[in-house]
Amino acid sequence: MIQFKKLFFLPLLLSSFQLSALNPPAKTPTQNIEPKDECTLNIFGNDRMQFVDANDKIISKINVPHTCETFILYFAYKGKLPSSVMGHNIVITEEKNKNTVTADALKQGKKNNYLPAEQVAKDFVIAASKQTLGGAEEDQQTEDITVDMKKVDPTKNYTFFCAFPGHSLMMKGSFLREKPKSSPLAKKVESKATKVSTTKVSPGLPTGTKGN
Ligand SMILES: [Cu+2]
Repeated sequence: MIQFKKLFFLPLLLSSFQLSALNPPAKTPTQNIEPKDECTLNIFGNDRMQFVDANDKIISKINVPHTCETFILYFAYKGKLPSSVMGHNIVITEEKNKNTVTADALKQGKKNNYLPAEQVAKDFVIAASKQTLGGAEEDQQTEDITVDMKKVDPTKNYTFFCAFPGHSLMMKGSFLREKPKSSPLAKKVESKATKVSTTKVSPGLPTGTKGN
């Protein structure tokens, strides 16, 4: 009887195993989530060597509002190719340092995820992936990259790119911290304030007298 029971449960066990194999736990939890706020961005690397958004539109610039203290890139692989063939990562540097960083990433090779060495990163990198993502089962497929915006000077030119060999020519764009949009408004307020102070001068006081 015990034997029979075991046999009876075996197909059930098998089918639940098969089901879980067909529907593996979601590896890309951030993929379909709308950005929480203006200080985040969903960005994907695809099989065609592109950075795209959720609608497959190419992302060629990232403008971060000046109010963001940190900016989070929810990065995910959108495709099937393995990281060894079409791996993607994200590195953010000043534009002028891009070549130095890509050269070092290439030198670091596959075993270091085609990412720059620690010292090079310390000197030149604002923020970077810790992994190279891929689309194969064994690959890491998502990563959150947090950018400390204090490191980003609004007057300088930055770039984001993929440091996988040969990818930085196509997978790149500008990264900038927006300047506060206050200048025209500040001028208006200023001129208004001047007017107000002019009209507020007490008529009784002689010009130039302000009291003590
Ligand atoms: Cu890439």
